[in-house]
Amino acid sequence: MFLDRVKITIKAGNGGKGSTSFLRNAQTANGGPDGGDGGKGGDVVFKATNDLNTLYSFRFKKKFVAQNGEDGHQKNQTGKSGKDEIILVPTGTVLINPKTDKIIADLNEDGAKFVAVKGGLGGHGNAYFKSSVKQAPSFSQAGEVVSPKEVILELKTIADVGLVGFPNVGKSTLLSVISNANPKIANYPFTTIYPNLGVCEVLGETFVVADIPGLIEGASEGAGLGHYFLKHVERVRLIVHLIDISECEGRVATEDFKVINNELKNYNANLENTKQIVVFSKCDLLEKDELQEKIDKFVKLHKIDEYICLSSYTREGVEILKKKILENLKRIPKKPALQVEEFDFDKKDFSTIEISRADDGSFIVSGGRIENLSRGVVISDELSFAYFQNRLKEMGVIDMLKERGMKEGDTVIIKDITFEYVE
Ligand SMILES: Nc1nc2c(ncn2[C@@H]2O[C@H](COP(=O)(O)OP(=O)(O)OP(=O)(O)O)[C@@H](O)[C@H]2O)c(=O)[nH]1
Ligand SMILES: [Mg+2]
Repeated sequence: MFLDRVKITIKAGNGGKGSTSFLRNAQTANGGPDGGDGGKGGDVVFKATNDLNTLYSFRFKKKFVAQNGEDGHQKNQTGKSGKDEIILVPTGTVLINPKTDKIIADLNEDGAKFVAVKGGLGGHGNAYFKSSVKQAPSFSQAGEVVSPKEVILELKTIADVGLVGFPNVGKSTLLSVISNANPKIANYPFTTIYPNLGVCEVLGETFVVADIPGLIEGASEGAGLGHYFLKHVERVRLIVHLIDISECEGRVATEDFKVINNELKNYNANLENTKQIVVFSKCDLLEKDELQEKIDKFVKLHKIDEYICLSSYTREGVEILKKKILENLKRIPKKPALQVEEFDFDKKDFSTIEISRADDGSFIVSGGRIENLSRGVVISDELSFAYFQNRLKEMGVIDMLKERGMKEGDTVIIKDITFEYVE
């Protein structure tokens, strides 16, 4: 099964907790604090690889979690960092923020990497909090906790050439003839339900061809499998537009060409400006005169000065097409990566401090700067609480609270810490 869009959950590792410890050995009866810092949590990293060509593996596994950082240890030993979670995706995978539907990363090259979420920072050990006035801090800091995030993966095939046309015109057959690919071929429409990729070799050079599932009228608005297919044409440098000139299906070649071009234009990814090679397929089904007549009519109507007559059965035109593709590709630069939204899953505004009142009159303090501070303190004893209050003073929080009317004895809530204000 082919899967080219999937929503997954990713979670970076939490930071390890700082250690509270005091040096004790034969030489030092009352040593200083020596609790080391916690280790950093692992990042969640996406990595593109050419070894994959669908998102199928995400059908069953949808949650990816990086390792947590280890807690700090005594003797100033920092905890080990958590291992990164590296998620392999097929080259061409685009990461989308489900909240805005905007692209946040485009892994358009083999080996490209993107750090989606950074691991939490480790907490400081008590050694860190030692100062001239606080010789023996008996508290340490908790590690930063990272919450899970959702991200959409969407595969937008990367190929040099896209075979485009109505269903059943012979795209897959052509791919099987010019490349190493072995796609399903059958005499009914929509045989191909996902893009097949093949590597074509000509004159010692290679390029990648994608056989795009058949398009129909309204594809750009979702008819048939619509958008689903067109997104795989977005990145090709060259379109090989197949038209069944034999009209053996009862359709009209001149109309088909118009309809498909219209769909490419309506899809609005600059597809109408992508260079096309016009290929008349199934030439073997017509007598020479009839074929010429149809071609003349077509060429005149659509003002086309270049085309190739082809039959995958007799191989007529196949070598000419391969050379023509190569010739064109040499002139057409690779499409640039897609525009991405500057985005950071973990973006916090560390400048904010907000104060609100609970129903019972308690003061609730929140905001980015506070989150960081409150995680920092394990209120385990007077000393750690004093440190906490001091930091609140330094940050101006106490003054802000007073401005809002806080008096001695009022309750203040900061994250999971609730205390009574005492002057
Ligand atoms: N006579 C003749 N028949 C062909 C030729 N190429 C393909 N066919 C036949 O046309 C039918 C459709 O071929 P496919 O290659 O599956 O067509 P497709 O364009 O990939 O179709 P979808 O996947 O449905 O979009 C099959 O029965 C093929 O055998 C050709 O050059 N000559
Ligand atoms: Mg096909």
